[in-house]
Amino acid sequence: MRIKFIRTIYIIIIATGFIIQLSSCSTYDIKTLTPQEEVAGLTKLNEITKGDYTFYVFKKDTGSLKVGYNEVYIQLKNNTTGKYIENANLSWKPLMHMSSMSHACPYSAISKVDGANSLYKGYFIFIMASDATDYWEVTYNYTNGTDTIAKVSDKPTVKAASGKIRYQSFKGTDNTSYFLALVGPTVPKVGTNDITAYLYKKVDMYTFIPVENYTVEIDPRMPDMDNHTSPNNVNLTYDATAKIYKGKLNLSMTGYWKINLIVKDANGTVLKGDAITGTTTASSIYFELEF
Ligand SMILES: [Cu+2]
Repeated sequence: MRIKFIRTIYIIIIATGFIIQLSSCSTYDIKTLTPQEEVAGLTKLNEITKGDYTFYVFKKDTGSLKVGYNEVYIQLKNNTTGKYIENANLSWKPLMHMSSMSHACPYSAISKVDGANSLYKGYFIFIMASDATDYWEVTYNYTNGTDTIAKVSDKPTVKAASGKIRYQSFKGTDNTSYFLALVGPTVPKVGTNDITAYLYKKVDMYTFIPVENYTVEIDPRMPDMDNHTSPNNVNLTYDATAKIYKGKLNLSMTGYWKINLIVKDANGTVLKGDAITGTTTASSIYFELEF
């Protein structure tokens, strides 16, 4: 009798716990993130107000914008209603003003972040650092059809890349200027990593376009350990849906890795880079990872 009573109480406690968990779970699922919650973990770079609108500019990691790949996020608020615009048609344009000339850099369009209400994202691949006389200007544009509703600009600091190399610019054997930026892995792990990169070419000072159907061959090596490599790597090829180069990078142990690169065009012609063979221990273009 007593055992049965205890067992009943026990079942009630378990069941209650289960129901509470179930209800809190479903509450969480239908909860809409506030604009403030959507930018949690991002670093605010600037907020620029013009007329009724404020543009909020964020980046993914801490610190300044830098030469190479930068993931940038935008929110746009209507200051009259206090509401964030959820279906804005946004565009941007980077331009570097230098003493004797000006030029742009590779950059993406702006798109809504998946599942977000107020947050938009895109990227810049800055090709030069700013300084006292040469500066970047980014213009942000909110349009409706052909009408400009709000247009603002800022002059962000762009620092030289520091630390491990994740960006390469080079002149190809076809005499074209290329810009290759590592996107991931951001946190490498032992074993197979997804490796992703953007590859752009310069058409003129103001026009940089992504190149498709090239190959970025990878040969990861540990220079501090007899330059050994790792098995089962997959070269990067263009994913037309995601519009990015994707491959598989096998980092068989922790430490310093040099990811030697060879970029080939759609015909398989080498544009830049060297095979690791004989006395050649590194390619002229590479990325670095250490973990
Ligand atoms: Cu410049």
